[in-house]
Amino acid sequence: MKKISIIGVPMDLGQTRRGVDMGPSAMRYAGVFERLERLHYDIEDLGDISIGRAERSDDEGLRLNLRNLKAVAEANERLAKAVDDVIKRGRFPLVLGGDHSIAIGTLAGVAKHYKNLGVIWYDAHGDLNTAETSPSGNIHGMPLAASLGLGHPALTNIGGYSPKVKPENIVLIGVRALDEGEKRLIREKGIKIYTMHEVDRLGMTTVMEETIAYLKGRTDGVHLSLDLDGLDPHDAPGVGTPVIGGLTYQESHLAMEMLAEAQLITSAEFVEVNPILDERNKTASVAVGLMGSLFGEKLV
Ligand code: B3U
Ligand code: MN
Ligand code: MN
Repeated sequence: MKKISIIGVPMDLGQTRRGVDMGPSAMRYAGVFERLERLHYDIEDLGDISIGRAERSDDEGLRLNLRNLKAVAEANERLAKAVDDVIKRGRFPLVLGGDHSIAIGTLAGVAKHYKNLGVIWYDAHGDLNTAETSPSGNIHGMPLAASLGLGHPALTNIGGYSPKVKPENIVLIGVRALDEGEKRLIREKGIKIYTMHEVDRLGMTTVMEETIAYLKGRTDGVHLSLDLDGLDPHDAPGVGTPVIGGLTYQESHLAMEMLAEAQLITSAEFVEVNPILDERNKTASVAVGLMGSLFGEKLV
């Protein structure tokens, strides 16, 4: 039986909209624990990782185009350690965000346990910026680059090693907003990507069949990093940077169900739920529903 450990990460320093730090609470309130318990998992909630303060004196971070660098890096070190401990205890880490900068710490805790970790990045964005290419200086737009070993050492060396993941072991799904530097990186590294164009053209069934076949052959574990803004804002309005034309609720459930069937995923995180921007906790409820599907919930 799968043993699941929930880790909350109330991080909002990787971007500038307040409220995403309440994401873990919102998903707990939406019943994540009960939902997975009903599926007969051995489940524990480890509570939240502590997040430091945004220091006005973090001029260094701002000067580097890396907002709140110090506090983001420190929290990610703590998260990496917590995730590492969970895996060492033979359990499945389920990380609840918080903005997407926390993927740096999650992956730092996960990747050391695998020779060839695969990553599914379910997101409207590529999160492949570095300080040099970022239009915003927001670290939540950088975690995938950092995990590839690109960017400031304070981010790439979380957990004391780098890189965490190889470009050929990554699959991006749902992307529809990329900065120029990110496009260049995707081309240069040959990163596998299903933008909304491919999803519309092929359908989610084919996208997931191809993704699963691709990763099954080349990886020994797969991390799912699911940004709720990958979904269309109609279905997930409570996110900081909504982008129209996204993945539907139905497509997203299908994707999770196919991952459950394939028994591919070995760790997961659900990020960018912002209850302040949400409509009656809809986005947190959608996130928890997707977790249900990912962990094998059936309609009948
Ligand atoms: N690519 C832009 C916008 C962005 C990235 N991730 C989110 N928004 N959620 C950036 O700031 O790097
Ligand atoms: Mn993201
Ligand atoms: Mn995003």
